[in-house]
Amino acid sequence: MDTTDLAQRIAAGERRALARGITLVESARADHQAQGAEVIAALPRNRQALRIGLSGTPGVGKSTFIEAFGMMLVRAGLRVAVLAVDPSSARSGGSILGDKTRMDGLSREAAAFIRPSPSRTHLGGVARRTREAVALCEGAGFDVVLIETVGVGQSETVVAQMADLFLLLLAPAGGDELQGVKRGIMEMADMILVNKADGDLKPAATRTCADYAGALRLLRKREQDPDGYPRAMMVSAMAEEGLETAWADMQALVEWRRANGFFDATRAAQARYWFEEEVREALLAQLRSADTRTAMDALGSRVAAGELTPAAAAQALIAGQAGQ
Ligand SMILES: Nc1nc2c(ncn2[C@@H]2O[C@H](COP(=O)(O)OP(=O)(O)OP(=O)(O)O)[C@@H](O)[C@H]2O)c(=O)[nH]1
Ligand SMILES: [Mg+2]
Repeated sequence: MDTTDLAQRIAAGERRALARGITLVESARADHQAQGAEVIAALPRNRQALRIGLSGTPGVGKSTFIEAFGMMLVRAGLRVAVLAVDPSSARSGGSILGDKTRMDGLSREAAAFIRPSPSRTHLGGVARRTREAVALCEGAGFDVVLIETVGVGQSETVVAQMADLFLLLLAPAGGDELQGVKRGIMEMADMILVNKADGDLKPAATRTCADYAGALRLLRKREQDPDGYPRAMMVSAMAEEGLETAWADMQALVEWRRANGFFDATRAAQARYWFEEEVREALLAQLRSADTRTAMDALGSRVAAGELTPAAAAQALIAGQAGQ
């Protein structure tokens, strides 16, 4: 495996090389992961894509949106990569098949790259692999990297923490209820896009959009937002309406953040966050090691027998770890 050669081919924009690189970072094998890290290290560092996170519940229209939005970007001369984060095995075979047909145009574009999510893995592993896949796409010279996630809980945070922009896609609601969107998710959103604003659904979309615009105004003002953001707007991925406006608003937001230092500051804070996450993960992995389990069992028995307090035993275990 010549990692320098692979890195050069990725940097030259070869999609098959990029797919190969992502397969390396996604592999469960330590040697593959090490090779993947070597490839990333050998990529040009001066390339930066706009990273856009996109979240929404199943059926809201994420795939349809990515197809239409992605095609619009490609027509504008941009190179677009699509990655997916799917921590659960929630996605059925049917959805994957659905994706193939819903992203049919984009998947045939030379300027686009679509990578479906690897399945059945825990979130920690997914986060690292997705970050590395993003790095590979940036090194391959993509202008925009779309990171999609099904809104099923923690995965939104993972995506928001690696994106420059975080979009929440919603469907028109029946009544005036906010669709059970958790406050924490709302707080992460830079833009809420109410999809399916077409045909019979248009009036409901208009109401839903107004509800969310109101809800966004009630949130605490974030320093990384200019006036008018975060904002809610209507789109129709199917009718390809509102996409140009959404893109213009995204670009305006990014330009403002760049001009005011928030773009780089956010990336720096994200890098720090992921470093700390990696430390936490590594320490937890150490706790699961056989030696530590043995020590924990022994100390646990002494705690159970009343010979040691829980706190003293924990101190003893951690001191022992540190000494190793
Ligand atoms: N009317 C209307 N229907 C849409 C629109 N966008 C998507 N749909 C329909 O909504 C359904 C779900 O669309 P998808 O794009 O597969 O949704 P998704 O969010 O990717 O779903 P999962 O992959 O299962 O999470 C499909 O039947 C689409 O045709 C839209 O703008 N308007
Ligand atoms: Mg989909």
